[in-house]
Amino acid sequence: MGWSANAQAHHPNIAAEAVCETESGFVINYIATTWLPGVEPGNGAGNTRIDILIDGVVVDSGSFDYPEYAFSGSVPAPSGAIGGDSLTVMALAVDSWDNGSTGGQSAATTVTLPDEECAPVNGRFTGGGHQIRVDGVRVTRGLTIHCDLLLSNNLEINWQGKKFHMTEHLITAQCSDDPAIVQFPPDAPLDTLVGVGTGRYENQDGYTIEFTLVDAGEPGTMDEMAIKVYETANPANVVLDVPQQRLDGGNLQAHYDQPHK
Ligand SMILES: [Ca+2]
Ligand SMILES: [Ca+2]
Repeated sequence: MGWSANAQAHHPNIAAEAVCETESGFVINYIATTWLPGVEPGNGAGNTRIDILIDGVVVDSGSFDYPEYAFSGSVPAPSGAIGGDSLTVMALAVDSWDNGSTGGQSAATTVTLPDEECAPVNGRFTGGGHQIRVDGVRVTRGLTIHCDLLLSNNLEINWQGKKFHMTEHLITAQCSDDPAIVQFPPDAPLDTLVGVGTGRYENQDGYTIEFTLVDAGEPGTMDEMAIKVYETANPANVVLDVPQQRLDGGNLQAHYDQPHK
C-alpha cells in the first residue's frame, strides 16, 4: 500500500499508510511534519503539541524533533475496522506554536486498510485483587472489558457519592501490546485497552465514557487508568475527568480471551 499524504501552506502535514501485521492486526503508520525542515529553532519553523486522531479519536500525541520537524509512530486500527475500510488520519496542532502562531491547524489524509483478513489482538481486562482506585474514583469489583465487544462487559464507577454504569461498550479504539510494558502475570496478548461506551450517570441515560486500561504487571502499583464521562449530546458537560495515571489501589489484569461459542 502506498502512503497517502496531505500538505498545506500552514503546518502541520500528515502522511499515513495502513498495513497488516501478524502480531497486532491492522496498523496505521503515520508521519507528521511541519514546514521548513532543517530551519533552526526560533527561525520560523515553530513547534507545538501535535495530536494524531483516527476517525476523530486521539491515538497519539507528540511534538516535532529538530532538525527534521517530524514525528512518526504506529498505532493499531480501531478494532471494528475490516479490510477495505477507509480511515481518516489527522494531525492537529493543539497548542499555540512556540514561534507565537496561534494553534488549532490540522491536516488529514485517508488510508484504506488492505483488503484482506488480518487477525487483531484479542483479549480482555478484569479488575482483580482489592477494589481499583484512581484519583479518588472507585471502580467497583467485577470490571470486565473485552476487546471484541462480545460477551458481557461491566464497568461501574463511583466518586463523591456519584455513580456511572456503562450499559454498552461501543468501540474498542485500541487493544495493543507495548513492548516497553511488562504485563505478566498472567500471560496475555495485550497490555493496553482503550474504549468508548455509553451508560447511565446518576440513573440518567445519555452519557458517554472514554476509558484507558493499562496492565503493567503485579501487584498493580504500576497499572494505569484514565476515565472521562460526559453528556453524549453535550460533550462540554464533563462530569468526571481522570487523566491517565497510576492506580492508588487494586490491580488491572489483561488476559487471553475465553473461547467464544
Ligand atoms: Ca507488553
Ligand atoms: Ca496489573
